[in-house]
Amino acid sequence: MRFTLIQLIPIMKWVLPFALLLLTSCGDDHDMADVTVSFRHVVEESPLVLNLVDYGNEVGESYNVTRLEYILTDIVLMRDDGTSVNLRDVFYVRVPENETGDGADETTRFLTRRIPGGSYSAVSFRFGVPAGAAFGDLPNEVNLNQMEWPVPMGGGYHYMRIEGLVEGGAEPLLAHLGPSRGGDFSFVVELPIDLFVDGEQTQVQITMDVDRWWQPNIYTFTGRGMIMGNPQVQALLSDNGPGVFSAASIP
Ligand SMILES: [Cu+2]
Repeated sequence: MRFTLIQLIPIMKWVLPFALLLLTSCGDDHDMADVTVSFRHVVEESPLVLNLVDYGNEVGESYNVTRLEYILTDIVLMRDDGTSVNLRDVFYVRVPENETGDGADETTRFLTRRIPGGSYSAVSFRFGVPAGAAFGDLPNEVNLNQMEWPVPMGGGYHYMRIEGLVEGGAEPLLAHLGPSRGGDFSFVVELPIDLFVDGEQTQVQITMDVDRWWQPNIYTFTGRGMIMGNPQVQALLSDNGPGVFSAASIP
């Protein structure tokens, strides 16, 4: 049986509205875009420079930073209505030797493809690894594996290592955060942003101000030594942690 064009018209009258509805309901697809998340590290607004620059804390001790690395988990974009879009389950950040602050290194940026269009009001993540995670729970990658937290100290993963030298080398700075004695010192950070995804590739920039790890709860360096077995100090740094981060969307 064959339809003539005239015979098809009544059918089209019914079919067309549904076809249009289908097209428009896919509108989000056209607004989808790749979102880059980049990490920058500063000390009081200036890009962190490893090794070469001495910084001061609130009580006038000087320190430099020779190593800064950390793990974030459950990185999501949040909408006003409370729904969220997953960006990355785990990301390992390490400040490269030649940090320029633009987050161009593979350990300071990642790309998530096809984020649904619309507006997002916050980026959220857990600093560190969820409580109870054992070593091996994260993907088997060199960068993550070298973050192992010793089993006698609770097991799992370091959340972060900040290392450096205090007072020009008088003693080491060893701020290692992790599940000290099996405790949970990870924390969730929710940072307001003003991000509109509408088909154009866009970027969310997360900034860590290293200096803020040492305040408002004052963390002094002299005589501190290794803190991995000290839950009180872990709690102090964990308390300061949310104030360390900020975020902005960049076109
Ligand atoms: Cu350690």
